[in-house]
Amino acid sequence: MKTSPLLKIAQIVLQTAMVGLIASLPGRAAETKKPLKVGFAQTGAESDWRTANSESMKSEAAKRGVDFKFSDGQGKQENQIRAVRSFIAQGVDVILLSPLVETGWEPVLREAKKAKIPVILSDRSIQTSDDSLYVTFVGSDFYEEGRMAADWLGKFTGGKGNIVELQGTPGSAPANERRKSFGDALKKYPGLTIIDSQSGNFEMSGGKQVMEAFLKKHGRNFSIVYAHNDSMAHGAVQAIEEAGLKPGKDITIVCIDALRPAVQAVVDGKINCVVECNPLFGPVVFDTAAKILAGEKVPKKILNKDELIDATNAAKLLPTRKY
Ligand code: GYE
Repeated sequence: MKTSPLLKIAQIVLQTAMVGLIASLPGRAAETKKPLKVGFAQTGAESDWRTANSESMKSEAAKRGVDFKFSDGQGKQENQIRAVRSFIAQGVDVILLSPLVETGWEPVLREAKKAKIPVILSDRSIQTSDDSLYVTFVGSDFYEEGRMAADWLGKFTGGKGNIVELQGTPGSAPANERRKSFGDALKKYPGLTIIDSQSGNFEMSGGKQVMEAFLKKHGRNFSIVYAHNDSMAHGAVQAIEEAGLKPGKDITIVCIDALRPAVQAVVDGKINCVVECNPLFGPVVFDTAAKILAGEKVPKKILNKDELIDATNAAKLLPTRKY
């Protein structure tokens, strides 16, 4: 018996609907879909901030069932480059890179581009004339953080005093930008002068060592410390106390990051001001990765909002502090 054309059409419509229904059944898609493969080339574990940031990325990846390849660069750019190359070889879907320094990334990023793997710069930016080498940057506005620190000092000190600066990792985006913006903003306060500036590599031990050297070299000829991160400020606090001085009183301390221990130090009066740099942006990074893979357009820069904490708001903020 011949099927009528109308019946045939009805059959096709029904079959298509059945296929659609089965594909949309809960669990079915998850069964057949491979987990997302993401590689993350982290700088290392130099500071409290870094530990909190790695934790945020790892826990978000686990929450989403991502096949997550985490590489600790141990503070060496060559390790990070090697990690990115291995992510390319493993055919990951997305590469997350937290570049230790700003330069020297073009060759390996060109390899990622050739392999059609999108790259998200997480936390630190790079200098390149070819913006197509990465899709977007997710992190904080380091330039703004340095400006906030300088303006706070301008007000707090009445625009007067000698400053020593503890710089972050040489050549890194946060060290470069926090130094530049702080210097730029200080032009408004001619009575505030940076008398010395050295790198403590964003590490607590580095901050302590440099501070000891500053105290030896300059004696009481300065009254302000500007540290590019919390960890170095904690090291400076130790050095100042060991020298028999009172951090936060004899010497004003301002730093950037604002993790719990630093906010606590503000409450205790040992650090005077911390500018926030939120490390917990794993959810934003993975949301962004998902959008990119879905073909959505994302902004070239996705910035976290950072605030300033000093004696006026530290105690109120501390109990709710997530990092
Ligand atoms: O401020 C510092 C860390 O890149 C924003 O790196 C980050 C910085 C952060 O080691 O503590």
